[in-house]
Amino acid sequence: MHNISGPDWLPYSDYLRYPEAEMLTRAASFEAQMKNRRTIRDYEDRAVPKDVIEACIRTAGSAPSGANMQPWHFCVIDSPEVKKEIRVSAEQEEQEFYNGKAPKEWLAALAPLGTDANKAFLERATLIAIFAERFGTLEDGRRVKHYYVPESVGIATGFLIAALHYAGLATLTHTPSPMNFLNRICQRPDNERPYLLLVCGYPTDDAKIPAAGAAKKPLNEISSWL
Ligand code: IYR
Repeated sequence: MHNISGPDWLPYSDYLRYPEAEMLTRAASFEAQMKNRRTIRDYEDRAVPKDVIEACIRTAGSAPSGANMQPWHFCVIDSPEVKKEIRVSAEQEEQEFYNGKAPKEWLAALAPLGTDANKAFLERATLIAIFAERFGTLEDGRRVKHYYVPESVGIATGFLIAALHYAGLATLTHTPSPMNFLNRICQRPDNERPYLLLVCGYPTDDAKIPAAGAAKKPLNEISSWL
């Protein structure tokens, strides 16, 4: 039998209501902050403070998720040996991708962004391997169903990218395909699927960004009102 218990309700006393003018100032200031974010591939060989990463991961962990199951795991990789291992495996997959596996149309879409199989950044910055828990496991081994897993992990990842950017770190979302090697290297169990490899660190002084990346669709293309 299922043991179904209803909610304990609490007042939402942490809510902050702002006057409309202040709301607009806040929204505009956050927009300006976030607009400066760019995906960066040139990183300094410098460690990122652990407590900054931890605060940002806590922010990610505050994201909404299906039935509040929080179906995510963030594995932070600082060790040069482990980073090297990840780079070798990722570059192996990427070599295949760029030299034959990828359809022409896909390569054409990536051309303006200048991506290639060289993933030197995997050794220079701090890596956060993000895993999606397909299901949970209780201590006695029983499975707990998770809901809306890709959506939940995607939202948490968005929170993480925003938090790292806000803290003053640059990021790059990397998705070697396939990336099952991350389970082995990060020692994660089989119920977890690698979702994304987030590179984070300090851009070098001469870091370059592709001009094409700045071209964001205008509001009227990405939204509509009824
Ligand atoms: N995973 C490859 C290819 C790649 C694919 C997309 I879609 C991008 O936006 C960027 C890269 C790589 O990391 O190079």
